[in-house]
Amino acid sequence: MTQALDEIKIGGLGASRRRVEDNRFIRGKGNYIDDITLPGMLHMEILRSPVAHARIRAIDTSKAWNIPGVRLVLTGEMMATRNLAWMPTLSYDTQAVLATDKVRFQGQEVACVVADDPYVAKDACEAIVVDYEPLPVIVNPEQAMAPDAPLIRDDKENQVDNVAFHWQVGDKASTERAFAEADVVSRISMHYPRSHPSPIECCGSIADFDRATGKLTVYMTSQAPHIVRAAVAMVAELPEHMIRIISPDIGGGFGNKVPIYPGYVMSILASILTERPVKWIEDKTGNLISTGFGRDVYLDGELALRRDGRILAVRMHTTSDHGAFFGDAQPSKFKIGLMHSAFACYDVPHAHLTATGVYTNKAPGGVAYRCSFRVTEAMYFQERMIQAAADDLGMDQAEFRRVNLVRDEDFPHRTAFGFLTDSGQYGRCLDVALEAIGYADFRKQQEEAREQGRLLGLGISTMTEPLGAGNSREYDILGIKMFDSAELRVHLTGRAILRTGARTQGQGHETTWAQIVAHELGIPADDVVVEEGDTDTAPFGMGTYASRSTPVAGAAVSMAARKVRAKARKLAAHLLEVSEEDVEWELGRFYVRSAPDRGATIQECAMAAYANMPDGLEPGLEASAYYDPPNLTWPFACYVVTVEVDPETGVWDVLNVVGVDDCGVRINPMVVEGQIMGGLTEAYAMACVQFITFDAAGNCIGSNYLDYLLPTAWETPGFELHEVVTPCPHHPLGAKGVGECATVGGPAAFVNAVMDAIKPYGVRNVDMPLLPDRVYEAISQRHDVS
Ligand code: MCN
Ligand code: CUM
Repeated sequence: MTQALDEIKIGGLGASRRRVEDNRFIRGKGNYIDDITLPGMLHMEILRSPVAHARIRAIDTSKAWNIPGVRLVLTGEMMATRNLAWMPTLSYDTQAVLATDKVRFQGQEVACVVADDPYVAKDACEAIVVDYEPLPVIVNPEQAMAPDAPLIRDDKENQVDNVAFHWQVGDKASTERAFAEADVVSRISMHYPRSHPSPIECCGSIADFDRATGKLTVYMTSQAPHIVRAAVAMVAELPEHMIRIISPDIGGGFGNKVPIYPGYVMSILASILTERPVKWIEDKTGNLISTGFGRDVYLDGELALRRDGRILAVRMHTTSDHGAFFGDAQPSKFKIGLMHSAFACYDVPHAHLTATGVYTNKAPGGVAYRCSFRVTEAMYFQERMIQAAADDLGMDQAEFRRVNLVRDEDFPHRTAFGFLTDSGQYGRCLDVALEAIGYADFRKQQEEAREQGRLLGLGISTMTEPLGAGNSREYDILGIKMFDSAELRVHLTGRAILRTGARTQGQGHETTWAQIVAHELGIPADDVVVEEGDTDTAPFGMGTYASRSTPVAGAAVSMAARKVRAKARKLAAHLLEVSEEDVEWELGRFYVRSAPDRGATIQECAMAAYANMPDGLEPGLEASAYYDPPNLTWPFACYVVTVEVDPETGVWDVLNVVGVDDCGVRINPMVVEGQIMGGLTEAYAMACVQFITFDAAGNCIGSNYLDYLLPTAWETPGFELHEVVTPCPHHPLGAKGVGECATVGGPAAFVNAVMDAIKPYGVRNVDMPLLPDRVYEAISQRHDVS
């Protein structure tokens, strides 16, 4: 008999293979934008507005032009003559590339200088004199919607107020009826504060326009190079084959590198004008004050409840602060992203969501920072509402969830907002988590501690989230449908190169995609090199965000490998001199059904594809696949946190954190655990310190790492992780996305734990981050703190 390959040994599905990319990263051998130097390259620096709202009376660039080494100074006026002063955003709004009429947020791009070296360019920026006429500043939705508010977007025809959109989803009438019949209505209002993804590497680009060939090559920090190419093709009216976007190694994205930033556009124009490569590298402050941020959403939430604990209906109204331009990178149809995925894991019959988006004098963005298109806010709101509702009913937190969670036998399940969830073992995940944290024991300890004046708390967060847009019927960006792609080329020695339309920024695709090929073909993962991010070589895809890579591009990898296998079968039949029907497959090898010892390995088939193909069979062994998923994938997670709050200071310490994730079949369990630990760290960061605020004049407080706080390894607690596996019914490998789950579901667990600890004080809500002074104020004054 034959000896089947050991899939784990070849680094296939389920192997905790070490990340191959780390080989170069930990040696400092990554190739990031700033590592790239092109012959004759110039350097660009951006002059940003120091004020949040002002009319530009005049810009004097004469001194800057006179500094030796300066090659070009660009202002909005000069961009306007080329029709490039404004660009479209991914949410069908417009955004200034360089300000012409007004500046609308602190840090907005006002001018740029291109010079022989970056220091000269920086000095020259400082020599530019801008005459600003200050205007009243708006820093929150309340001010934005006040009747006498100054109009921020006076550049837009027909814009009479500061509202960017109104949107709604769900069934208003049936929801109202359910509320009328409720025994109890639970209400809570809160704010999910603005935060910043703060990747280690800031944004940057090198544009290289070659006048001789007419080809534009742009190296840039992009999570979605093909979308950028499409946008550049539309704006610059260049055909795609004359545009090459290369996204080299990315030092963390977290959604920060999805939007198209003015800096990219200016470097392109500067290269066209100077006929030299032009590099722009954003500095930390530039990144912190101007780049795509996350969140900044207010909620008024209501749950209609029956006395026995059943949820009858949910009503949500969100008000989101989008800054000066509505630049959310999200599917076109959904104005407030997938906020309506809230309550998808609960069996809620009726739901209605209304959303208002406003303009303020703050940087644009909204869907950065591991958010799955605002699912982060949706799940935070959901789990805070669930905790408040259980308290209002006097019910145990775990029991209230158990009563309302969708049961295993109810799948497929249509949510009240219209999504179709298809699989999961929600109750089981909850059980595993409660067991791991020692739920019953902790509740006893909590009681005893309270009697001694100590405040212990336990917070639960249970959630399913929609990951993996498309399908193409419902999801598009700028009209381009959301599917993804893979192309696999097996060389004659049996080694292979795989390319996809996704773009890893730290998630480990180079490691995990090779494992999918190993699983499908039995080619050892070490023999498969993975390449992403170059639009001239990669097949067209929509990039990496919203944890869509495994659900969509990963599925395409499977499908491409299966096509290769189908062709290899023909080659095997030829080599074994039998008909194709008589050939069987086992990992890495075809064999003759009636004589299993007679076989041909995948490597032998590969050689035959180039050296010994049968008559009439096309040479070569490669395939590509475009994958349009039938549904989103719906991973589930249960996070449980215990804390102790010091009533004298408001300081809280984390005692334990348990995470149970069900992301279906895990391609690489170690990579998955890494994603979850990173996500829980970010959740902890959001809950305890991380937020961006603005003063009344619109100054960004948080423009450096002394003011914008991130927990280090020292402050971050340990995490105990468990898994449940419910395969995705429609993904070729049964995998679901996971990249954002813990960032999405984690914050509510931390906040619920602190709120549970201080429940005896009658406080209903403290907004994140739960800084000690906020917690202290809440317990000493016995009121909510926002
Ligand atoms: N994986 C797996 N088995 C599964 C699911 C995923 O082995 N069942 C692996 C995948 O093969 C991949 C990783 O886990 O290597 C994440 O996969 P997936 O859930 O498909 O998410 P994406 O690859 O699409 O990553 C995007 C997601 C997003 S949107 C943000 S934001 C984020 C995140 O990933 N940014 C990150 N994680 C990050 N991690 C790092 N280090 N850096 C970032 O910028
Ligand atoms: Cu919304 S951050 Mo990720 O989806 O790139």
